[in-house]
Amino acid sequence: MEATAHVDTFVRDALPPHAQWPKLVFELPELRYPKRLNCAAELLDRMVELGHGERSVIRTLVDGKAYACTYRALLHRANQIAHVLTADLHLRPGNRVLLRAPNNPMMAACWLAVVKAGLVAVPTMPLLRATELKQIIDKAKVGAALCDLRLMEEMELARAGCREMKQVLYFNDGSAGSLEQKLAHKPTAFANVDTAADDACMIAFTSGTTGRPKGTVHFHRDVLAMCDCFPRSCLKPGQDDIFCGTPPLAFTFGLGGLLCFPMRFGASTVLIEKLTPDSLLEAVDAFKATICFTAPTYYRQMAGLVRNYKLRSLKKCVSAGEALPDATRQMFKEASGIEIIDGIGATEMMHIFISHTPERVRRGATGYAIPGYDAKVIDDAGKPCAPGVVGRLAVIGPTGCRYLADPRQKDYVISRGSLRGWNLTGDAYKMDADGYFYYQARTDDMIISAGYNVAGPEVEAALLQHPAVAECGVVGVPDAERGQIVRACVVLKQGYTGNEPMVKELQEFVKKTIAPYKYPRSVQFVASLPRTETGKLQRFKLRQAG
Ligand code: 3UK
Repeated sequence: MEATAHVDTFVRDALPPHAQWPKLVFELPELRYPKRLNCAAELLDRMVELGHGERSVIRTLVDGKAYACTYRALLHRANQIAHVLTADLHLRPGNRVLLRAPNNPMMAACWLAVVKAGLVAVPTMPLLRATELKQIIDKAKVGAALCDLRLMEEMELARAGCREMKQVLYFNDGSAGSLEQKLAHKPTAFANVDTAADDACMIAFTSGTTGRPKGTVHFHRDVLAMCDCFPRSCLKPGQDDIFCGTPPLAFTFGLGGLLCFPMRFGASTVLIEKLTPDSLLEAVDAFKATICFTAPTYYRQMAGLVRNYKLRSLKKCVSAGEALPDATRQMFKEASGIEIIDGIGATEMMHIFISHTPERVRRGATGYAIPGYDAKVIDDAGKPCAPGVVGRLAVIGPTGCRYLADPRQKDYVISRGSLRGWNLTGDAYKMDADGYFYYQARTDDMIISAGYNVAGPEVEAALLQHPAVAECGVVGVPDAERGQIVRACVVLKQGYTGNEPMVKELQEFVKKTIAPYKYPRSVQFVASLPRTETGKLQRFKLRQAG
C-alpha cells in the first residue's frame, strides 16, 4: 500500500486480513488512477479548475422556490466546513465523522468537506434510531458528528450512550454554536489533504435487515471507480444533465446517483428531502430533470401517475435496490416511453456492476457485467454453472468488499481456489448463453416447498401481471407437511376486493403464467408492504406476520 495520509490509522488497522481482500482489476484505461488522490478534490476543486465554477451543481427547493448553487459556491462552502472540522473540532486525518441529514445541500457539502480534510465519512440514513446509531458509532469509533437540526433527538439519545462521541455540530440551524455560524468567518480556500488512493474516505453501513450492521470501507479510488464505470458505459450523462431521485445520500446508490455521478460529469443534481412518487414527478417537471434514480416500487407507482405530468425533460431512468419486475418495466415504458435501466449494485461493491444500456435491454434480465467488471454464476463447489442453471453470483472489478473488523468478510470474499478474491453478493442468479444475468432471489430467501425450489421474486413477477395487483411480496412460511409453502401478500388496486374468489383467481393466474407448483397456496391481502428507507421489501417481516 501507498504511504497513508492518516494520522489516526484505526480504519486501516481494522481492515480484513490481506488473504481475505477482494482482488481488484483496473484494466480499463479510465480506471488507472494515480497513487495519490483525494476524490472530493477530483469531484469539486478539479471541476472548478476545468471551468465549471459558475455552473449549477446542486438544485433544491427553498420555501417552495427553486434555488441552485454553483460549483464555486459549493467549493467555498465545503472548504469552510473543512476548516471547522480541523480548526474548531481539532479532527486529524483518519478520524471518523458521522453524517446525518435528509438529502439536502448541506449534507452534500459536509460529505465533501469531510473527505477533503482526509477524514472518514460515516453517513447514516435519516430514519435510524438511537440504538442503531449507537452500534455504528461504537463499531467505527466515531468521535464527531455533523447532523441536521431536525434529526437532533435520536442523535442526542445516541450520544448520551456513547462515550466515544465527543462533539456534535448541528446544521440547517442559524443559532449560536451551529455549523453555519462557525463556518461563516472561515476562509473559502482549503488545502486538501493529500491522501493515498487507497486511504479510506468512507465507511458505508449496510442496510441489512438481520444481524448487526456491517461497515464497508471504501477508499478514495473506489469513489472515482464507481463514477467511471456504470455512468460511463450505461448511463452516459453529459454536463447539461439534471439528476433527480429518491435514494438517501447515506446509501451508496444515492451518493453515486445524486452527488458523485453528476459532479464527475460537470452536471447538476436536484436534492429534495422527502419525495413520494407524486412529488418526484413534480420535481422532475419543476427542475426539468433529465435523469431519475429510484427503486422499482417507485417506478410502479409512478407509471400510474405519469399522465398527470408533462415530463418532457426526462430521458433516462435507473432502477436498483431490488429486482425490477418485467411487468413494472413494461408499465412504465407504456406510460412514459422510457426504457428503464436496471442495475444491481451493493454497498459492499459501492455501486452497480451488472446493468445495460436502454438499447441493449433484455426482458427479465438485470443486464450483463458492465465494462470494468466480470461476473459468473457458480455452484456450491465454486465451479461455473452452465447457461440457464441457477447458482450463486460472483463478481470482480475495480471495487470490492472490505468489512471493518468483521468475521463475515470470509462469507463475502472467496479466499481459496481459482476464484480467490471474487465477491459473493448473496444472490441466486442464472446466466444465458449471451452473458445476460437473471435474478432469482437472495440465496437465503429461496423457498423450498415439498422439495421444489421456488424463487419469491418469480412468483411476484407473475402476480404483478394481474390487473388487480398493485404490489406484492412472496415468501416461504413454515408448513408441517411441505416444510414451507409459498405465501403471497398482496396489495390490491383501488376498486378490487380481497375475498375468496380473488384468492382463487390469483392462484389460477399464477398457475397459468409460471410452473403450476410455484403458485401461492396462501394469499393474504394487506394494505401496504413493509419496506426499508431504500425501497427494499422487508421479507422477514412478511414471514413473521401471522
Ligand atoms: C439487491 C438487486 C436485483 C441484491 C445498491 C445500487 O441495493 C444496493 O445495495 P445494498 O447493499 O443491497 C444489495 C443487494 O440488493 N439488489 C440491488 N439491486 C438489485 N437485486 N436486481 C437489482 N437491480 O440482493 C444485492 O445483493 O442495500 C444498489 C447501487 C448501490 C447499492 N448500494
